[in-house]
Amino acid sequence: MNVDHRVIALIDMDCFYVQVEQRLQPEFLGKPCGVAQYYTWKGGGLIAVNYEARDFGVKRGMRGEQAKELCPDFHVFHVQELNGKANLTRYRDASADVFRVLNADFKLVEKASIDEAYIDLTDDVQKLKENKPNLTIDDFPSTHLASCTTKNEDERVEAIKSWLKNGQSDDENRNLDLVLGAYLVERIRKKIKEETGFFCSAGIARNKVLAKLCCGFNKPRKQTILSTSDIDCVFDKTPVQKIQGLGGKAGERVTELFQVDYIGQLRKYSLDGLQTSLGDKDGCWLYNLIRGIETTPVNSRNLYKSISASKNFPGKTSLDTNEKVRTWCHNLAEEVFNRLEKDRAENKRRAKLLTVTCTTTTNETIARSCPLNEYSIDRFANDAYRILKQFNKSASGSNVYSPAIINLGIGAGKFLDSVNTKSIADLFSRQTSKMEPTGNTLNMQESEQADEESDDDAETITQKPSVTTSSQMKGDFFRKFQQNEERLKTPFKPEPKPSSSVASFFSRYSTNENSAHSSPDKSDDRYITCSKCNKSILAWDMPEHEDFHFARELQMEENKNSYQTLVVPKPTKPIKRKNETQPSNNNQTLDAFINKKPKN
Ligand code: TTP
Repeated sequence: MNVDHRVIALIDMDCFYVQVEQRLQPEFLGKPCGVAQYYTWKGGGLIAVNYEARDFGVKRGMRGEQAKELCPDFHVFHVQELNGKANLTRYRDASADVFRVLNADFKLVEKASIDEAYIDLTDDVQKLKENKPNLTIDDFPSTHLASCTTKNEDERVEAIKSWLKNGQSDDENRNLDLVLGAYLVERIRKKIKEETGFFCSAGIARNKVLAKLCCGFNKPRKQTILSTSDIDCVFDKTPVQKIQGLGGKAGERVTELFQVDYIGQLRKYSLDGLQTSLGDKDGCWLYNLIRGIETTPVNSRNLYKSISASKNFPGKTSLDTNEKVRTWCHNLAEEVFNRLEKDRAENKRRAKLLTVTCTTTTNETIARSCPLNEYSIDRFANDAYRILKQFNKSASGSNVYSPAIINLGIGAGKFLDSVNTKSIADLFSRQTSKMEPTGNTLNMQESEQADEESDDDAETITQKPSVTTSSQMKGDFFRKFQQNEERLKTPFKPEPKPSSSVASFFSRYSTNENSAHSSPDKSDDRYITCSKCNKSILAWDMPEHEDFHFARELQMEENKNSYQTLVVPKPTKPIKRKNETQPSNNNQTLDAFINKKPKN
C-alpha cells in the first residue's frame, strides 16, 4: 500500500482527568474544575484543568489556591492516594473504557498515551466508499479545516460546505478520503460520548505527525482536517517545536542551525542541505516531513510495554536508611504486583524483566534490571532491595543508606510473547512453582508499543507519557536530543539501556557460571547437568544459573531488536507529491460522490 494514501486520525480526550472526576461527581459538570496531585502546599499542583477554568486563565502547573484566586468557583479534585503515593487506577480504567469503544469499531488502533489513540482509517474509508454514503453538512457537526480559522458556527458551516464542494476541483481528488475519514471520526467520537460520557477532539490527516498537529487546532470537542493541499500554508505558521519529534531541544537545535522559526521555512533547504547538517536519516525524515510525507505506521497495539511505579522523596523525605529503602521497595513492589496481576488477567501476558531505577541526592541516576521469574511482592521487593544495596556507600553494618534516594522506581517489562519465547516460558514453568503453566491456555502477546503505564508521581510528569512514533524514522541527530530530554523530563523512569543492564547482570552470572563448573564432581549428586549448556551446576546454584541463560536470551533478543532499529532503510528518493500515482477509483468527483443517492 502506498502510505501517502493513508487516512490517519488522532483521538485525544479533552481535559481527561477532570472528565474522569466529573463522571464520578456529575454535580461538577459544566463548572470550572481541575485535578491536583496531593493535598500539599497551596492546594496541590494542578495536573489537569478543564476548559471552563482555562477561560479564567487557570493553567496546568498552577497551585489549587492560585486557581481559586483567578476563579473563585474553581473546584479542585485530588488524585487518590495509596501507600502514600498517587493512585491513577481510576484514570487508567476510564482510558480502558475509551479503548474498548475504539477497538470495537476499528482494527488498527494504537494507544499513544493514557488519553490518546491513533487510528489508521484507510481500509475503513475504502469500505465506506463502496457503500457510497449520502453525506451532507449535517454529518460534520464539529469538523474544522486546519487551513481556515472561523469565528462562528455560520462561518464554519460555510467553510466546510465549500470545502466539500471544492473537493471536486482538487486536482488529484485526494480529499475525498479525508472527508470520509472525518465522517468516521465524527461517528466514533459520538459513540465514545454515548458509551463513556467523555468528550474528545481529533485530527484527521495523511500521517500521524499531521494528525497529531491538527488535533490541537480546535480543542475541545472538535475535530480538524489537514488536507495535503493545505500543508504548506499550515506549516508556514507552525513553529518548528510544535511538530511531534521536534519539541524541546531537537527543535531548538533545528531553529538555531537553520535560523528558522516556522517549519515551512525549511522548505527552501535541499535534501543535501538538511542531510549535511542533520545526518542522512534525520535530514531525509525532515525533508519529507515538510512535504507532508511521514511513513510511521499505526501499530495496532494498545497494551503498555511496561508497567512501573515510582515516587519522589524530596528534601527531608529522602530515603536515607536501609529500612526506608526496604519499606518503599515493598510499597512500590506491591503496586507493580497488583497492576501486573490485573494486566495478566486482562491481557494474558506476563512480564519477564524487573527494572529498578533511582536517583540519589548526588544526582546520580541508577537503572538496573534482572529477570522477573515470578509474580510475588516479596520477590520484587527483595530483588529491588538487593540491587539497591550494591549502591549503598555507607559503612557495612550501618543502617544509613548513602547517598540518600530522592526518587525510586520499580518497573516490569519485556512481556512474554507466546510465539517467540517458548523456551523462556519453559524456563518459568520449570523454575517457579508459583507460576501458572504457560501453555496453550495463555495467549501471550508482547506489546511492541513504546508506551509505559506508569504510576509515577503525576507532579513529576512534565509531559504525559506519549509515543514519539516519528522517532522510528529518525537517526542519531534527533534521537540524541530526544533521549536527553526524556532523561530531563522523566528523571524517575529513565529508559535503562536494556542490553547494558542485562549485560551487567549477565556478567555477574557469568562469573557464577565459571566457578560453578570449575571442578564439578559428576558423580556428586549435588550437581545437576544444565540442559541448555550441558555444564554441571550445583543444585542450589541452578536457579541463578538459569537466570544467567535467561539474561543471555534477553540480551540476544535486545541485540536483535537494536539491530532491527538500526537498519531501518533510508528512502532512496524522497517522495514527491506531484509525482504520486492515483488509485484508479479516485477519479470520481467529490460532489458526485456526496450527492449520489444510495441504491434502492
Ligand atoms: P493531556 O492530554 O496533555 O491534557 P488534558 O487531557 O488534561 O487536556 P487537553 O484537553 O488539553 O488534552 O493529558 C492527559 C491527562 O494526563 C491529563 O488530564 C492529566 C495527565 N497529565 C499528568 O498527570 N501530568 C502532565 O504533566 C500532563 C501533561 C498530563
